[in-house]
Amino acid sequence: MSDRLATNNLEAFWMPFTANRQYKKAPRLLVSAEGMHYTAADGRRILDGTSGLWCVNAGHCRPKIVEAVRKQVGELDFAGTFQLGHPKAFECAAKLVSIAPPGFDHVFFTNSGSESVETALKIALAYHRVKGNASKVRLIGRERAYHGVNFGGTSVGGIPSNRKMFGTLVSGVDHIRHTHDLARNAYARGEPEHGAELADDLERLVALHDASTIAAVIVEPVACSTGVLIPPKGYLKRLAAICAKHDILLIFDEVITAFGRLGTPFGADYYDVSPDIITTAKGVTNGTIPMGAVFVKGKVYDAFMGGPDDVIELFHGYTYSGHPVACAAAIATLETYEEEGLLTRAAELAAYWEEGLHSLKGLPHIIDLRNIGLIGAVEFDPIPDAPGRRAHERFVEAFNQGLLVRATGDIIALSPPLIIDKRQIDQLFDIFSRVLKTVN
Ligand code: PXG
Repeated sequence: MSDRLATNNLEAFWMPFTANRQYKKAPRLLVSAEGMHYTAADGRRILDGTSGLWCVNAGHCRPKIVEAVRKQVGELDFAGTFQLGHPKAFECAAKLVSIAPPGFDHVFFTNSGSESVETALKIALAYHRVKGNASKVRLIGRERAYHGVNFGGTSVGGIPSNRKMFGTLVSGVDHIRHTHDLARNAYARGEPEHGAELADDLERLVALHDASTIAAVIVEPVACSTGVLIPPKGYLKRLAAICAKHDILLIFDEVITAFGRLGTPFGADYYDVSPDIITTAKGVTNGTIPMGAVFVKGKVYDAFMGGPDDVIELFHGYTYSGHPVACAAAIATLETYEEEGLLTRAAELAAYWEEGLHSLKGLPHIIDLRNIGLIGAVEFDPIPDAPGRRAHERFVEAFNQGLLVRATGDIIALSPPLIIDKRQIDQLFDIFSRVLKTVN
């Protein structure tokens, strides 16, 4: 398709999470990708500072994954998994549990992070019911959280603009406070020092609602979409202890933190906290084919397995749960991660990455820099009455200068593919500091 044709036909696509009219006046089009780079429609190479949307952890168009998808789609394009199966789904699940944190020995397949979250919330509710605790029905999220866009995830989510247009959402949901505290933690390197006590906010909700009514708490180990809020030292352990005390299931939403982003296979490994359920998506197939995977502990799975064997244990699932092509992509992705040591590579690069990020300190309008694993965030002081504009302008200018970053509110998030090398880290921060000096 010629550039002219492409740019003249933008109207039909109602783009997600996009200012459609603004975008369509000045579109940014990506036409191909390889390794660390995209190629834009005008032929420029763009360094991918965001792993697509936090998903392309092994870099773009990796031959092994591409080949596995090609082969699978020609061999078994589709087979359902309701009262039926195909070998790749079982192989994929077994491979996934082999890299999961201890105790996570079962996987439920979905097609996205949003579906993984819905699945986890429904499993949590059903779990308490099958255990005979049918009064445990409340779901607790956290302010500023992002858990996708379906009704359950929107309800436990805590980003006001994602919620306010959509009515009263799911009932029986409450939220603990977020952990962002620039007054005490600005320019923290790695985990911030202050704020473990914010986990005790869960005790406030237990006192209000009573533990006998609470099914689960869901948190992102690092809240990335909202602008990279890194948990204070000790916070997640304290939250897990409160959950255990009150028989509340702890769900880690690891749609971003799973598959090596922090330098360990999962965020649960990094923080040495053992939740009950882990939601994933994105990196499970390196972004190649849509897929999500919900990991559950034996204790959760086994609770469903007590009735007669000919009764369906969980009335839940998607047409494409365990889709053969997605499974083939996931297996090839996991092999690529293993062969190249990518699930722990961020740990080797984290110190270098941290130095690069914090070298931006002092550039115009920056009020915070924070990092963990191969994640970085730059927070700007907002333009009065124009929230988000400061970061958006820098995102556009970065794209023009050959770097893809992600803007959310007045924060720019950085999360390159885990194959990035030191020279490319230098290049990324060189371009970005130039951008920050160019835009006023
Ligand atoms: N949970 C978490 C923690 C996420 O980060 C979802 C659920 C939903 O996943 P799906 O696959 O349904 O989109 C996400 C998605 C950003 C950005 O700019 C982040 C996400 C999606 C798009 C953009 O930070 N996270």
